Amino acid sequence: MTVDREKLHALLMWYKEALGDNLIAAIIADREGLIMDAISSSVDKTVKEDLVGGLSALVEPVLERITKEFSSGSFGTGTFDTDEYRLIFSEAGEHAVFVTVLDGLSMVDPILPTAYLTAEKIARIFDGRTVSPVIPKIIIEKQDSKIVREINKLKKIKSKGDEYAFKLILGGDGAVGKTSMVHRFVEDTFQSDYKGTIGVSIMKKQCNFEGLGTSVRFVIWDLAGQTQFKRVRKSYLANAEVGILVYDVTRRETYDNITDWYEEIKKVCSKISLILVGNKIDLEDQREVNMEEGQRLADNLNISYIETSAKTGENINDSFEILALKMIKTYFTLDNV
Ligand code: G3D
Ligand code: MG
Repeated sequence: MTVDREKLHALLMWYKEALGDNLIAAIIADREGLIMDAISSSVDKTVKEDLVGGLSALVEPVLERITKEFSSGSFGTGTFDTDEYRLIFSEAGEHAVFVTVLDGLSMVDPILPTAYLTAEKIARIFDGRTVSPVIPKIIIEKQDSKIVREINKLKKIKSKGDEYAFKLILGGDGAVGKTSMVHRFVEDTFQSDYKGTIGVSIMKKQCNFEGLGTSVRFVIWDLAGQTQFKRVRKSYLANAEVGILVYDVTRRETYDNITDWYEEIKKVCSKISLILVGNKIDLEDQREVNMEEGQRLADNLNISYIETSAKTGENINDSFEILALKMIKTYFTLDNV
């Protein structure tokens, strides 16, 4: 089996970037506990090597337990606390386990969606599928559960996401690519000509997270081309739980209008979970808004940011998956597995 090691490493670098100070180290190991790649927060090379060496000694016995106890089925994700650290073990497909090492004082829950997304990507790299190494910051607005710290207990995390379908809406100026994004995600095809009837088209799509053993269902509401947002706003936005704010990176005015869209939507749905998307990155030579500006706006609004192309499909699935992971709110643990 040949694995794209460069991509694995790029992914780890993005993971470190996304987690910031919380992260002590991240390790990709195979099922035998052999370390395939690792990064640590330390910049000092010797400290780094010692840390990773020490951590592998720590990780090995837990991995052994996981492998032994879950040889028949899938493990999913689990946590393990030591005196010094908090560890998250995430199954990353058949061949690998992704280990996140956090400081002992860190909270595990806000990290989980990012760890899941990364584990899914590692699984895809091992399978030789195309995957973008970009790991956006996943911002969790509210926390329903808390995984308490208990030394030396291996806990399996079960997540609930599939009992319910979430209403998803889109905001952003005309022609930024909202409909194209939805069609890409729902059918994985790109069409340049959509002629919807007046009103809203409703599409359903399920996001499956194999490593998590769960899925999230979306009911996506998309305004047809001629529909005036102002006229249908109330019924369109009513009870929406997740939303995507889209602008076109080649047209600055669509970026400038995002704050208005944000406020308009928040007025009706104060609890909605949003993500900001800069679309049409395939048109790099026509770009008017750079990535830093997109990230800055998202930071100001306290939401996640990702750049996409509905034309090539780049990061389209990721943007919906980030929203899905944010919706998996109720984690509960089973002790002593
Ligand atoms: P909207 O739903 O936000 O109004 P649409 O936007 O999805 O209808 O897209 C508007 C136009 O932008 C369409 O072109 C569509 O093909 C194009 N488009 C959407 N996403 C992308 C992208 O990522 N890259 C490029 N290059 N074009 C994109 P037409 O010509 O059909 O109006
Ligand atoms: Mg549209």
